[in-house]
Amino acid sequence: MMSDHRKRRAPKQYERLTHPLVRGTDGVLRRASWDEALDRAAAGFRQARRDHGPDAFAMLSCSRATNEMNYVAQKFTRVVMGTNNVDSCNRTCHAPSVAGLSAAFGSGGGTSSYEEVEHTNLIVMWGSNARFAHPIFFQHVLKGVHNGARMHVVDPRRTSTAQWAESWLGLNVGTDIPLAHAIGREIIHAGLVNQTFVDRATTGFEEYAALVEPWTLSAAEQVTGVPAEAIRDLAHAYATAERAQLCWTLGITEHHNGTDNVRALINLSMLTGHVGRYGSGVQPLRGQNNVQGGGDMGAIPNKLPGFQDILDDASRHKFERTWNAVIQPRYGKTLTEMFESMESGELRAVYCVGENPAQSEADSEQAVRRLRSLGHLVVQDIFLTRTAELADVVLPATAAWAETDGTTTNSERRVQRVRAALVPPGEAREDIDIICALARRLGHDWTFTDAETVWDELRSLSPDHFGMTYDRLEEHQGLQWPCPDTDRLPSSFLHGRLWETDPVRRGPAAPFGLVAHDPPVDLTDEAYPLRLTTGRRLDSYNTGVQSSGYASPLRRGEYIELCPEDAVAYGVTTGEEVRVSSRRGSVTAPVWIDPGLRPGLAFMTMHFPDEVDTNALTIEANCPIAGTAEFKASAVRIEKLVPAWT
Ligand SMILES: Nc1nc2c(c(=O)[nH]1)N[C@H]1C(S)=C(S)[C@@H](COP(=O)(O)OP(=O)(O)OC[C@H]3O[C@@H](n4cnc5c(=O)[nH]c(N)nc54)[C@H](O)[C@@H]3O)O[C@H]1N2
Ligand SMILES: Nc1nc2c(c(=O)[nH]1)N[C@H]1C(S)=C(S)[C@@H](COP(=O)(O)OP(=O)(O)OC[C@H]3O[C@@H](n4cnc5c(=O)[nH]c(N)nc54)[C@H](O)[C@@H]3O)O[C@H]1N2
Ligand SMILES: [Mo]
Repeated sequence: MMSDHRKRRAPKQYERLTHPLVRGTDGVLRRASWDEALDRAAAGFRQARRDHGPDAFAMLSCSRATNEMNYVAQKFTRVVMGTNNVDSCNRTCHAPSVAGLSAAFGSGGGTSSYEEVEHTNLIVMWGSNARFAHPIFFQHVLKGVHNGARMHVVDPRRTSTAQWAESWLGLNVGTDIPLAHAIGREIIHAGLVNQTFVDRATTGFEEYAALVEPWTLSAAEQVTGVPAEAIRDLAHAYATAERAQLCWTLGITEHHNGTDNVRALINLSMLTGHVGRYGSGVQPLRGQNNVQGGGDMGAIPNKLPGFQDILDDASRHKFERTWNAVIQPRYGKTLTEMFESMESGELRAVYCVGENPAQSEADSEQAVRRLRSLGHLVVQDIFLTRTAELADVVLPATAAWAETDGTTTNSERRVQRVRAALVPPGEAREDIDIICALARRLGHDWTFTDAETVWDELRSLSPDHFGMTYDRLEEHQGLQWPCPDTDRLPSSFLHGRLWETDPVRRGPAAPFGLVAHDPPVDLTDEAYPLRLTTGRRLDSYNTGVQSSGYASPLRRGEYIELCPEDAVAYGVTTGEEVRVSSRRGSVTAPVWIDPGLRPGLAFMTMHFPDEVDTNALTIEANCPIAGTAEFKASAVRIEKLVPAWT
């Protein structure tokens, strides 16, 4: 039975791009020379800028590619096209983490190093399935557990990660703020606040205490579905641990109030002083291999490389002098805003490098319609993706992970070298090389002889990276930012300053986030009674472009997962095809029964959009601060399919 389903749903295999393509007058993509393709790509960008101004252009930059590539991509956007409209997949995942951490501590990076979870006493994995999504980090977690650390998991599903934990708090989707506030209240009422830290390094404690006061254990149990004792136990364990690590991922951020969720968790670290010391900290585990680096390199609409704000005159002028260009003193559009301004015609030309938004954006039908409405779409990828199929020009790139030199930066802010080890196929060219060829056609005499030349330009402009020469990265097998000096090693954790007694050295205090519960936008009701949450499995990667091309005995295609009770209630069994519908769209998928789910909760992945387009169901409602969509909470119904022969 199982093997039949696997056969029927064998995932689409993507073809590696080996030569450029352009859309012919007949509307079909055809093979072209590099010169023809680059001329066409550049002409469309030039025309958009001439007819509609620089802000009619936007760049989607690749979080799979190197830091150097991201540096050049944002420089192209700002210098050649004259706009700050550059963004990446960070918007779909951890933009709320960056916003929340910046608001609390003044910098958007995770505060600790991976190895610290090996030397801590308590690890909370909150909305994170690291066993599947961050297996390398999870090895460090398991070492920590082996060394005696207690692990607790907060997730609506009893995930693979939860199976290793001492306790699992199975909360209702979108109720993280009530849970966090109840933990905070319990810590306050039990007299477990780290008062020295709170007095010295934070502001707004009184307001916070008043805000969480209504969230008694029983009030929180009602809303979250987590038993009061389990909430109390976690509060006591976290507050009394000598060292504690609080890690979160998309279960927290992919909500219409993702930044508020992040603030609610950070509050707990401030209340207990579990930040700014070795072994204690807060960690958003980032998504794509270089999404941290992409943001650090300025491939985001509000920051220049090295996290220097566009609105800061001194920073902007420094870049203007080096780049010999004028940088607009205003923020560009986020990825979310870019999509919103496509249909109105405000955005005309998009250069999409290593992203597949036709399948990864929430409400995919709407996203495809918006991409189609563009006057000029250039896609640069290693595969002919669904997004590339919509493009006017398709440019074949080398794969950063094996065919390109450079550096990438992981979630613990560690910059590491990557090297070209394979010969790229056909006529594929390096991303940087292609961007420079376009810049030259648009009147800028750009050549970077190698990745190190790009890196050295970045170092000269970003104090946080200045101390990381290629030689030092080699010698130390990677270094973490901030690394301002070439002769000293950086600290492994951030914000140690908060513990300083001298107020000058301590710097700005961290404000408590005064955030309120706000349930998911897509409400369940009689017509759509199931809460659908979406996420990942170990065996596949994002939209499947890079992971569908090899056979895996682990992979079992797309299913809608239900708990045994719901399967009985709907009269469905594993393997049976059902129609799944939301207020936006509808798909058919086979059922999988997972005892790790709770009644009323369904789960799907985003890995097989060609077979089952999960994002036809999801809602585009997004966080007003960070722009991240509520991928984790849609309302759906399922219907049995009547077999054709009846
Ligand atoms: N194997 C594999 N690894 C990957 C990826 C991949 O596609 N495949 N993708 C990479 C990327 S881009 C990213 S961003 C990361 C993502 O890594 P994760 O965020 O860990 O992955 P997800 O499965 O999307 O979501 C994590 C968990 O959030 C839970 N969740 C859902 N709703 C809620 C809620 O309301 N509250 C709480 N507390 N939890 C909730 C889900 O049940 C799920 O277990 O993984 C990266 N690593
Ligand atoms: N339903 C649902 N949807 C989601 C999510 C969810 O949890 N649920 N999560 C969201 C998240 S966190 C993310 S990050 C997005 C992911 O969204 P995307 O980034 O759009 O999806 P990927 O499949 O990772 O696409 C990466 C692309 O980069 C290309 N690529 C890889 N290496 C290189 C390179 O070196 N150079 C170039 N030029 N191209 C390269 C690949 O071929 C692929 O086409 O999806 C989001 N969508
Ligand atoms: Mo992501």
